[in-house]
Amino acid sequence: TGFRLTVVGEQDDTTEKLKFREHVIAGLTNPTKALSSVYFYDDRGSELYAKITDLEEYYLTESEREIFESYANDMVTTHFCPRNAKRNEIINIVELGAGDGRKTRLLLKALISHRVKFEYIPIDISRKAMANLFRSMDKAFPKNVLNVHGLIGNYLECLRYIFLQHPSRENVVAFIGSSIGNFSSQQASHFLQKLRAQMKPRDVLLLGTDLRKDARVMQKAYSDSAGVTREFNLNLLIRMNKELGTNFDLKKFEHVAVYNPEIGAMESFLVCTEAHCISMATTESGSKGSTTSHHFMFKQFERIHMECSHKYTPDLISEMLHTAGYQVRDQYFDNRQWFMDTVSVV
Ligand code: AVI
Repeated sequence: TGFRLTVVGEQDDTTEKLKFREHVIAGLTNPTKALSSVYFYDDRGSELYAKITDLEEYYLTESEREIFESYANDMVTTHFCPRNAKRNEIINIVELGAGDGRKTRLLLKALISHRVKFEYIPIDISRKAMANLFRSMDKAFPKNVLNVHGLIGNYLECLRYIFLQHPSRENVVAFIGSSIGNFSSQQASHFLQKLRAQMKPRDVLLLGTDLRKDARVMQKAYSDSAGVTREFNLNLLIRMNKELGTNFDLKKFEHVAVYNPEIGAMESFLVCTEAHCISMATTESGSKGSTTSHHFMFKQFERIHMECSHKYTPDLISEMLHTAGYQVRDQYFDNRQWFMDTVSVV
């Protein structure tokens, strides 16, 4: 009770797989090999990411948790209690990327303690991630306190769906955890603009971004001593072997993460330790008589670019939000000023 789930848009596995295949072929044929980190998040990838957020070296989660711990009440009373909530009408708390809800819980608790009526609407592409979120929310709150409507699908499509369903409700859209950092700055601006175009005047955006800091701190966060981030990156090779019939040998790749000051981002690579050739099956892997038409040559020390995690400054974020048509209302920081949550309105 209180929990429901809707799948938005078409979830066509065959088309998804074809897109993945095309992406991999293009990315590995390119003179500078690159794959997109959007493909990291299969079930195992989401699990490994959850493990990363538990690591002390991965300071992002703890920093943002601290921000919510200190300021969730202030966020609620100053920004999330718009006219509707004061008039006792329900507001939507929409979250892009379900996560495990540990940080969001602090926000929801603050809303409850201020008697704001709301529906919590997490959006995620992974059913497993959503199932885990439901479970953890169910544990964290007493029965019948939370009204949760999970949406499975693409962020912007799900937002369109929800805004159409409740055209008069006011919305708080949370995009936290530095997820926007995995977009290039151009993609980030573009996404913020598209999001704004769907939001109504006075709707609120809560944006969590990681900030620039001593490169050694960032470096440790992206090449942790337990090797979880390494496994997280290598998991994409495993996924390709499983879903696309490639024959990556994980022993021939090493995970490297470096800060690139020119773009202000941590970048991660898989470096090939010896020259070799990778092939990809034409037909479904495992089927008899499959012919191979794609080969990818790897030179020794050649790298596959795997991920960018952009680090911002408060000014860069304000500027980006302003350009995308938002008005910045507040910026919240943790004690070390390593992370920032920005509240802005349309
Ligand atoms: C999901 N995203 C915000 C993480 C990040 O920090 O860029 C993904 C990640 N990559 C390596 N560690 C965590």
